Amino acid sequence: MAKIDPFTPTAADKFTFGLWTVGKTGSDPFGGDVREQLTPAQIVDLLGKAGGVHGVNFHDNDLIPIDASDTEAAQIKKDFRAALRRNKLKVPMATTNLFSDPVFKDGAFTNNDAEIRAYAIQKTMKAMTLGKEFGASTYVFWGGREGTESDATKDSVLAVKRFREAIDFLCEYSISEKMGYKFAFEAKPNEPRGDMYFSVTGSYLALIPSLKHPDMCGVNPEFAHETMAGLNFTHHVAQALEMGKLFHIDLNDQVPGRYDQDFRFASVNYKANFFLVKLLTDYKYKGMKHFDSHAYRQSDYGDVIEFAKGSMRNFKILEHKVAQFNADKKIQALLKDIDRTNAKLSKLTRKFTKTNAKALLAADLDRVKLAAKPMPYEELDQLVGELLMGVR
Ligand code: DIG
Ligand code: MN
Ligand code: MN
Repeated sequence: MAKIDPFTPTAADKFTFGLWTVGKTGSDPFGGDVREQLTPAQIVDLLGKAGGVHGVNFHDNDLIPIDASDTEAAQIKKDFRAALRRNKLKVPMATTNLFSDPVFKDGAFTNNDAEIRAYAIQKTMKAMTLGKEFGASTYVFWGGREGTESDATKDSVLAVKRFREAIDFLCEYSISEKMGYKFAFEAKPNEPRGDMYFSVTGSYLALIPSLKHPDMCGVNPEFAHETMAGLNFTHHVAQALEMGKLFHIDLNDQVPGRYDQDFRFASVNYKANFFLVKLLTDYKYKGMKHFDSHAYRQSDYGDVIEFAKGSMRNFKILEHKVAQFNADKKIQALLKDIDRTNAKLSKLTRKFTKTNAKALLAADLDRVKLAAKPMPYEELDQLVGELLMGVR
């Protein structure tokens, strides 16, 4: 009996890829295509070959070129639908390309030109309908061009107001058309703009309560985006989770402080990716796990399939490491030791009352004694390292 590989993905893992990820032709700012342009149907077949993929996502123009005729669009959709069927793939998420066409060279929803802002909203409405045609339930907004190179060119307060106005309108549109979308906002600090508005996930978490329909709005954090700014991505995801706003997540990898590399998941920062998978596992994240990443420029499509397989496999390997961590007696003993509870004091600080305040002020808390408590963090982190390096 062949040994079952425990890291083989299945549709139940909810791994998804964008058409633009495995379909990327390997171009970069310093070189053109190195792989032929596949059709959406061919990209879906390629994902079928990788095996275990749950779904595929698209920007409107990944599927339907911006200048396609109605006849061409109909044929593309027909072929795409057939490919989805034969590969048993779903379309959980859709989004709008508001960053490639020259019209968006200075932004979309935050553009200085009211006509371009209106066109961006109109284009998004049509893209939302297209996504609905294929069953998408999450709608992502990545403000690729919302930002500046010179702050002389835009009023940054007005930018926030204009973004909010567009989202409030589009929430109403989704409601009025009974689309049932959940909106997920994706932050990025820079690239392609010198500085992008809403630069980190927390920026959107701060905006959401000010929207007309905060209930249908959440975030779509991307590992590379906080990481490229030298921040701890897992902390941003934790805050989104804690607020019930982690509606979607973009997984990839990235060398901190570099341009957005969109590397294969867990191909660089094993430890950072481990703690992300631990957070998602421990807090039972049930959403899609979307790999917004692409293969190296040197890869052919055979290697692109390996990229897709490796992305999913790495996630499942890290899930296995999380299970090992949670079952490791020594690690768990140390975690128990450093988690210092005091029921009496916690009762006081959990809810303010005059009595509690009086009791807290009177409490005998000796800072010297408190500071002397041991914190075996080197021992704990070494154990995690040894677990990840496969010697524990
Ligand atoms: C970049 O990380 C952005 C675009 O790829 C897309 O709009 C969004 C959805 O994953 N991420
Ligand atoms: Mn990215
Ligand atoms: Mn992304």
